[in-house]
Amino acid sequence: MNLRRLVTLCMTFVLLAACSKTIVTPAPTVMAPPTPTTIPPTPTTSPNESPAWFRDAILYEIVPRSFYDSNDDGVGDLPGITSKLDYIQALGANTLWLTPVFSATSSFGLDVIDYATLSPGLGTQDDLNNLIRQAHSRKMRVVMDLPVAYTSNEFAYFKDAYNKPASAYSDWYQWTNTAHTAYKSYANLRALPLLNHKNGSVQSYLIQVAQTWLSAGVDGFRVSDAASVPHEFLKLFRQAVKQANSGAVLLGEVWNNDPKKLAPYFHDEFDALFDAPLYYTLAGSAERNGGGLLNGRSTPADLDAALNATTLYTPTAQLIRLAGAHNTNRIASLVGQNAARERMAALLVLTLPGTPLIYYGDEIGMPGSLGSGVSAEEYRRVAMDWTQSGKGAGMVTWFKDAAKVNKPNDNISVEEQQNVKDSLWSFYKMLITQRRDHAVLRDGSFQTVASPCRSCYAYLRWDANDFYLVAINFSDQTQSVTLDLTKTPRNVSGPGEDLTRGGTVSLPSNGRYTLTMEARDARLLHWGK
Ligand SMILES: [Ca+2]
Ligand SMILES: [Ca+2]
Repeated sequence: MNLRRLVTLCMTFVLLAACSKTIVTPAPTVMAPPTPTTIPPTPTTSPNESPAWFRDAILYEIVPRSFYDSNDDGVGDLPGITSKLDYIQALGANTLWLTPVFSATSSFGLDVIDYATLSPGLGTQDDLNNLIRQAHSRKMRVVMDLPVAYTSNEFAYFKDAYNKPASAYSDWYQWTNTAHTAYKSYANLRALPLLNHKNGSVQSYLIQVAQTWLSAGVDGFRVSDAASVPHEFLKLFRQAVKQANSGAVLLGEVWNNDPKKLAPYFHDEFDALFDAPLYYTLAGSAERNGGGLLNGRSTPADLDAALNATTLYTPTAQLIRLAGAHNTNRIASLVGQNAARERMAALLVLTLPGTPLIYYGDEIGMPGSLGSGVSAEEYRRVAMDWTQSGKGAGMVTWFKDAAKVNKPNDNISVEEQQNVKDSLWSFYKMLITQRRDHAVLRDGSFQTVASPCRSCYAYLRWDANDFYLVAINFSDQTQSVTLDLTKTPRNVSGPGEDLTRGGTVSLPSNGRYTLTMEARDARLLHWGK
């Protein structure tokens, strides 16, 4: 071997040795170039305050695999969502929340394998860019799920670090034995190892993921299971996200019934939190789902307590009001498909102060509750029911028990309800239109109204232009309700619109208004200037 060859070989060896110490990542794939948005970012007025656009947001949560199938392979996809933006716009929602779209192990996708690629079947990066572009051109926003608490145990860095303390990624996870084969995980699920957020590399990686998707035009993120992420990291994460785009929102999922547990997350962490205490009041506890106010099984005083919890939060705290989502039984199932009780839920969610959340399909009363076995959760995420026949264009078929849920000719489909007078869809549409056209329902004052009826709840929304009275009878009996309006800050009398029944109602000048409410009645009355 001549000297030159020996030197070359040695150098190769040295280089290899050096390389093995640098990051030879089983690297996440390269992102497509970012697509500029058509909406300029909205500056925040204070570091804690949510962007102005979010105060007008009506969230529409979509499970992409279950919404609309554009290429007839049985799986809902991103082009499918783009093709149904007209539908969402017709309903009136203006902010899409997409549940996880990244490559993942499970069908729902919180267990991310690669934060840079989309789950096969959902579409390409171009498809996502197009969805964002099309949404923005309609002045709609797109919020994505971004799980930062954990990765999949199939995530490349986890696989590299498992059973290998010398791995460059050892410090990315929270090992509980020296061999690095036991670790802390979310809800003790081996598939969801918790990240070590104290590690600077983990911090900068997650921030980089967020920045990359923001530069692709996404308007913000929902962070699932935020209670499993240290506050220090959430504050850092917020700073980085707001620096990249001050108009981006961060929505936090802290699924806890206790407002005191939620309060800290409003401090420089999230723009808004899902109002779990309100959800539990309406729906009942997770163990006894159905035992809540929507079924007349708790009292309006509980609703007062849930709403008054806001006093524990920062003054700028935004709450996302919901009566159901991807991880709960659907509203229709919760109330035994009682149409009047479904309307109560819609009325509350869309007229209480805060940001309303509509889970896809709830606007047509789709049922869905926890099943059994490995696909238990998927019964809550079945195919959007587009057609009267339950078949045809766009219908998603990947869920094998779909036929049990998407029944034909049951009056639960977009085709049977959209633009049909008196349908649940039209009720949602009416509420959303009121909210869109009258700022008072977005950020007007709120005040409950005293009434002797123990199963009723009534409140006012008012500003200089409008005055709304919401009254709900949660019981199965007719109630005659006398509402004391003498203490309202605005003197309202005379005829107003009865938006739920049609026609007009008239308020007496003495401020005591008697309303006859049928069983399960949910009323919205409006007085203009
Ligand atoms: Ca498809
Ligand atoms: Ca149907």
